[in-house]
Amino acid sequence: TLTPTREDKFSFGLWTVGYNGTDPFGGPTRKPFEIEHVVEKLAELGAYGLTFHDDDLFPFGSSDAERQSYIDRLKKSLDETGLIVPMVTTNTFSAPVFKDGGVTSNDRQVRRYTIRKILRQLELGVELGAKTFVMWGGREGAEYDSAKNIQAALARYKEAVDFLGDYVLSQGWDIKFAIEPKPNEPRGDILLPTLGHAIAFIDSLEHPELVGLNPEVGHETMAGLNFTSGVAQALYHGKLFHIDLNGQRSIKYDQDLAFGHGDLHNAFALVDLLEHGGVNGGPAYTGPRHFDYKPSRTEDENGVWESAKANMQTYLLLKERADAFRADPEVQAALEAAKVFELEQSTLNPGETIETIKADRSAWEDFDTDAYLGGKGFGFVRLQQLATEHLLGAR
Ligand code: 3MF
Ligand code: MG
Ligand code: MG
Ligand code: MG
Repeated sequence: TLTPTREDKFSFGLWTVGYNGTDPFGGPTRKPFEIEHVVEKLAELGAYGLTFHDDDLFPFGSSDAERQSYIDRLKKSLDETGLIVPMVTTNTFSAPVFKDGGVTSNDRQVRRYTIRKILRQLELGVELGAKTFVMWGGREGAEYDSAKNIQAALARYKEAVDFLGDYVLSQGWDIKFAIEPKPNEPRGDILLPTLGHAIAFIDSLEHPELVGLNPEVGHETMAGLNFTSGVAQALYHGKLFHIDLNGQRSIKYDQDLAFGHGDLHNAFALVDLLEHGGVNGGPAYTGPRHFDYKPSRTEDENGVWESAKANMQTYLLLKERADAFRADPEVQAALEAAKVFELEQSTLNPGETIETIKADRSAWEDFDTDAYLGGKGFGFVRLQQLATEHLLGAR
């Protein structure tokens, strides 16, 4: 069960295994791969999907004929291997034209061009059967407060997403949008920096049902937030449309380490959540397990495929560990003792009124708050140690 299969729904961005090692301080350390090679390798390793930005497949500025020849090559490889394209996304951040953003650039002409670029990739995604269209607005932001009217920028963001949503509805396409928050990098501050900001933004849209989230482990971690907790809230709102799995060690530059190579405890809790849903009955996640990582620039080609395997293997290991955790009677008893299940009971009685709660002496007059000094611990540390023992394979 530690060998990935298509049923595990593992997918990789073309830009992940295709990363050539370029960083702000140095050029490539690896030579580029042909698209056929990437598709073959991913299929061979047990992935089911490939995702891509337009510019990952055909270089920015390609003629229509060049673009089509790359698309034809991809389609042929997909046919030969059975790999699918569950998600596509647009690069609205690399080319100089996007230096102040795409859909929120101060330059209106850039904004109109960006919409055209997104439309081309949206149409291609639909043609390839993608069900999710990710929008990561990496350049939508600013370095200086006086340089960007944030409220106008959000209005332009909304204008673009509403326009795209109208198009999808008018065509009857089966594709949804997933916004990917990130707090900073490459911009000093990026719009929609966290899951919470994005959820509030989605509420302001014309077609909120068409738009959800693509949370990334590293991005929430860069904001100092608990990724698993954010994903749980996304699930709670019915907005976990897609996910970017990777590893990040604390608040620093975007590391894009392999999944689990950051906060392993949080990764364990994440897999437990995705696979089992809320502890007792919350929804689980059924979409692609998508890896958005970068094989470190220290690696050669063999290291690239080893790192691709590492992502999937770690996910499957954590799934096995999380299953064992849930099945352990001691864990169940500890959850019970910690009153984890009691949180699922509504606080108010059926038909409760202000009068009935005021009349309930056990809620105030007879309630022994003193008993909480010294007594009535929850045993959360014991529970976490049980999780740790399962994580380490000691149980
Ligand atoms: C950057 C990212 C992006 C997005 C991608 C949308 C280049 O930190 O995470 O990867 O994931 O643009 O899928
Ligand atoms: Mg990222
Ligand atoms: Mg990242
Ligand atoms: Mg990402």
